[in-house]
Amino acid sequence: MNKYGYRFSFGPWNIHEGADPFGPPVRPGLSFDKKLEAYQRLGFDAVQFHDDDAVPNLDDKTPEQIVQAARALKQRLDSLGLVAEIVAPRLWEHPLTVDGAYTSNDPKARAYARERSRRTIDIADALGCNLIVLWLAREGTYLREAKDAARAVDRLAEAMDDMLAYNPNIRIAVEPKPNEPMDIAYIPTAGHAVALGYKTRAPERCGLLVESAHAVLAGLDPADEMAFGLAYNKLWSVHLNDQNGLKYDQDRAFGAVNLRRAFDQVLVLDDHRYYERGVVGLDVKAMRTQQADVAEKHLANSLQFFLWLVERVRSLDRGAMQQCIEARDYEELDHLIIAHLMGK
Ligand code: 3MF
Ligand code: MG
Repeated sequence: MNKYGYRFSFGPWNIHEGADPFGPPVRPGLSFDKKLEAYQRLGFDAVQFHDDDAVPNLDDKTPEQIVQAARALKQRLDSLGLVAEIVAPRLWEHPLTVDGAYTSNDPKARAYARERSRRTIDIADALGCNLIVLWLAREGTYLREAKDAARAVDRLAEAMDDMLAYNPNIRIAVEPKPNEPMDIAYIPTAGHAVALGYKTRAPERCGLLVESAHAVLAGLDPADEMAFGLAYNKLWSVHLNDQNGLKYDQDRAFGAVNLRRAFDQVLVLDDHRYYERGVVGLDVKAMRTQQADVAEKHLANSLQFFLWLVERVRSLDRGAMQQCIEARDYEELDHLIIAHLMGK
């Protein structure tokens, strides 16, 4: 925790080799142990996990072996002063889930996804974490006629019901994304994610994770997506990053592309005391051009940009802002915000 009251997290995948769909890795891989060392050094408090980040090769292990491995990891986290913020089932890499997991047309794939999700919950439990994140990577279609989209929503709710019943302590935060890897994803926005929770047996245990880049890819403003979640008391995590327009998912450092848009996210989070509700997760990647020995700067920079923006938010002249709003002089408000961001 820093002086502004925020806690920060990132996932091991945020220190990566720089491969893209058109080229091989450009940096050597780092072991999970090496990555864990980076958390404290960079000023982070918590780790975001995929289930198999926590317990590698879990499909080859028994449920007991999985829990044992997760318990051992918990001890290492404790000794480093770290906690697990979230655990997410990685349901997009197995040969069975080529055409979806919970919404696959193949009952074997759906059964695998549900079983794997139970193992994810066991891991979270052993790590002392009750927040499960669902990034619904392949729950959608390449071809609209390939699946029944209404049935797919039922199947997602049924899968969540299964998880909620399996462990009465867990909460589920859905991380919406409109496309990539699928052409059309079923739960593309915060509104869809929140609504999905109300279709389950325990809506009070279903919430939302908003990622800045995913909102931009949906043509929406990340601050407003976060605000929607806050209004429903459903914003349980965020993945801050940045994104240059409607392209592939870039995961640029937070605030590096559009500073005003980043400021607006910090404004809504800080004004609604998000620091009392959740951890500030980053989901950022180093540029492919970055050399291995300086490939953590995207994390350090994002954290620093966030805290700089918290300072800008808290030092904003709210009285002057209110006068502009009351006078409906939004040109003046525009000037006030830009001047403040520029330190004028
Ligand atoms: C993809 C993502 C994912 C999720 C992660 C945890 C690889 O666009 O954002 O990161 O955040 O799977 O849910
Ligand atoms: Mg994310």
